[in-house]
Amino acid sequence: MTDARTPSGACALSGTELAALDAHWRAANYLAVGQIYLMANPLLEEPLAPEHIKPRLLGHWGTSPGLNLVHTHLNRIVKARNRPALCVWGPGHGGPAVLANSWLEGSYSETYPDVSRDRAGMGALFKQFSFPGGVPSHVAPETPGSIHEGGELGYALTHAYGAAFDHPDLLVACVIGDGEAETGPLAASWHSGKFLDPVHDGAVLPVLHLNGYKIANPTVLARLPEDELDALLRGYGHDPLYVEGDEPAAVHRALAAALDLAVDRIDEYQRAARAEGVSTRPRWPMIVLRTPKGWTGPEDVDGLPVENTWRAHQVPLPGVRDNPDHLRLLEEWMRSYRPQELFDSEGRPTAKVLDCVPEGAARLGSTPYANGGLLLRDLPLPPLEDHAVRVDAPGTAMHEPTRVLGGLLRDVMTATAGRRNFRVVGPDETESNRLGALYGATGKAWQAEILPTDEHLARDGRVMEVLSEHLCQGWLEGYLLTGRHGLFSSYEAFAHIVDSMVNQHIKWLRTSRRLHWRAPIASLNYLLTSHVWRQDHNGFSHQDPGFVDHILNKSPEVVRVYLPPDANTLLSTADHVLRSRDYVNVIVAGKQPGFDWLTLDEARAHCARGAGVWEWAGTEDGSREPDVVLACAGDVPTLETMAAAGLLRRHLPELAVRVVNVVDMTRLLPHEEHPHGMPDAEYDSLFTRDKPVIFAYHGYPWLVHRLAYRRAGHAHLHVRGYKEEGTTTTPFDMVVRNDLDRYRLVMDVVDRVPGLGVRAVAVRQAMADARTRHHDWIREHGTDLPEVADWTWEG
Ligand SMILES: Cc1ncc(C[n+]2csc(CCOP(=O)(O)OP(=O)(O)O)c2C)c(N)n1
Ligand SMILES: [Mg+2]
Repeated sequence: MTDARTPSGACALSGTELAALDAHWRAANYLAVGQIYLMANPLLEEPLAPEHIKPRLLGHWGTSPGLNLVHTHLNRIVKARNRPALCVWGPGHGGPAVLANSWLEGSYSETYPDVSRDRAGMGALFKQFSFPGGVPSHVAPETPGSIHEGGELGYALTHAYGAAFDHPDLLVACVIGDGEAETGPLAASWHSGKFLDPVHDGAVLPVLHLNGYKIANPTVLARLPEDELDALLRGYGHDPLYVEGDEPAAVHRALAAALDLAVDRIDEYQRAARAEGVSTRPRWPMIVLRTPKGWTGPEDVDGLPVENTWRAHQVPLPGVRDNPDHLRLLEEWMRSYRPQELFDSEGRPTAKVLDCVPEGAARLGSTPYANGGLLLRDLPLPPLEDHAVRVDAPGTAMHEPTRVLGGLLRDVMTATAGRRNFRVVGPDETESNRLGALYGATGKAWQAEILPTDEHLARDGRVMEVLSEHLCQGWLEGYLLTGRHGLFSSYEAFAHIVDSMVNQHIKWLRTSRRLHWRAPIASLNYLLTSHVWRQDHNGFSHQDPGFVDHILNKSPEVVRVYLPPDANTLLSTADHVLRSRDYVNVIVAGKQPGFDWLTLDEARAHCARGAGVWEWAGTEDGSREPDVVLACAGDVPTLETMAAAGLLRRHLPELAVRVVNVVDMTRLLPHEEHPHGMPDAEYDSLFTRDKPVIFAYHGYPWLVHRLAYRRAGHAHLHVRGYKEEGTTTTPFDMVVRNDLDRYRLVMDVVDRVPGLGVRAVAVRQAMADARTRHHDWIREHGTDLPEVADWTWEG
């Protein structure tokens, strides 16, 4: 049955069109089943025998007929409307379906000529699926036309919106599984429509696929009463079109009608906004497709119902190789699609099957939008001299590093006003992260109501703020994967919310880099600036520097972590990451006023090295090896290290102290483990092989040990960092509580330089006393000791 709410007659498919669509759908279904089961005899030219069957049956049948149906009908609409389209396949575990369609339309064979569009190629297509040395069972980077890995569910719709932003001509269809719709990120994603500008952005057409089931359970949305589901989707701002049924011809008609209507409405909303300046937020159409899970597959297996139940999720006939009954059922099932009508004697799809398929780059598997590197243009970055802060002497003047960066980002926004290929995303803190200069060039995207008291909201804004780290991440991923640039600024602690999402993106990049046909895309850049040491308003809940640890577990060829200690090093780092490709870059940098240590030229050289000696800060004279190395990474640890170096200079002037600053954490890794890793000889000359190294690090200290454990001097490496001592307190108390403060660092030096403990007992005592003084002072005055708060580098 078709639902009464789908206007009948909106699309009158002719009998020929209907037959062609159905042929395409049957062909795709046949190919999906073939991929799951067969390693030989692809066209069933002989009766199926056990040796034709793969020894391990893997893959997901249940979702595949629905994906095939949607793909078939998207072909039709793309061809009829001559409009660029991309599809995000949320239930991408239905890899066989998307592969089948790509093979049918020819995209697959053009990308992988060995899998030709004929009998031999069909055999290869079948055998390679989920087979050692073959292709994954899910939609993956290897899949032509894809920007979305069919693995971890939840991100389909946010990716779809990311792809649509600033692509005004693009239609992004997005199939959402009813199981996926239960995830938090997907639930938040419905709100993306409030950020989609009908003038400058493309359209997203969600297709909610209510096949009723997940792996082992019914789905929430499929079991809601109709009016409740309708109210929910309308509440999200959509105008749902319903297509329901299990009789193919009726469903084809209804789906074609619904798609025609949806695209008509999208066209009209865009026309009104673009030609007439209509600024009311459109109630964008969406499609609710209710068809059986595992539709057209075996109805019953071993006496149990399968089609239209959760049992259809993966492989409905598990025993085909050994169970003649299952083998017979499989053959009947495959022959039910009438393959002899769909493929010619050479195994090529017939003209009727291909009738709905568009040409060339219009094909969903060939669209350049899904190979975004092809569309990528370099960012017009301003000269850093325009933004650098003047540094007459290190450690005297102060700047808020991110505010300085904000000026650079504003220039990038201004320079991309025409081409619109740069966005900044964040969960509600662009201004508080001191990046407010951006609003001199663009506003914050917003399509909902705007009140006179609001600031910087704009329908065409390219700063995007939404209180969902999942949406920020997903939008940006979709944006980057379709050929643009961006930056995600976030609280450091809450970046963990997207740990799992960034895992997936890193996997995507790792795999893509090995595919000759995928062009490099812009890197995903994080700016973590409300960091662990300066949560003055917040406290313990906001103190967690572990995102960096998470990132550094991942593929070394993809991940980069930078801790620029001041404004000019932040500028140089940002310039570098915004030019880079195919990486995930994490920059941790302060937004609070901090000392400027390096001139722009020095900053450039230091960042290029990634780690280096600050000669002016130490007391080496070059005549002998240093007695101790003070190393630091991160703005606050750098400050404490510099203060410790100053104390040592004053109290122990005969001590030869070397100060090393690390910007690029991966330099600490062995050269063989990471492309940025230092060769041992370089590491040894920087940190020495046998002198104590007191390393003040921004995050959890064990990370530095992990990175450096193979170095000759590791036994002498003593790392201070965050050890989960957090609360709402003064900035200096945070470092004292975690033993990262200047006084503790001096005590560490006294304790670790051989022979110094006895000679410098008075210095050690003075440092301990200073910590006690600090303890008492802050409890009385609520601020840090004047000697700390007013400290400057004396040189
Ligand atoms: C975040 C996440 N949790 C769990 C899974 C395991 N999983 C794979 S498929 C699936 C069911 C998906 O159901 P639905 O979205 O309705 O897709 P369909 O019915 O079309 O297969 C689940 C739970 C997953 N892939 N991702
Ligand atoms: Mg489902």
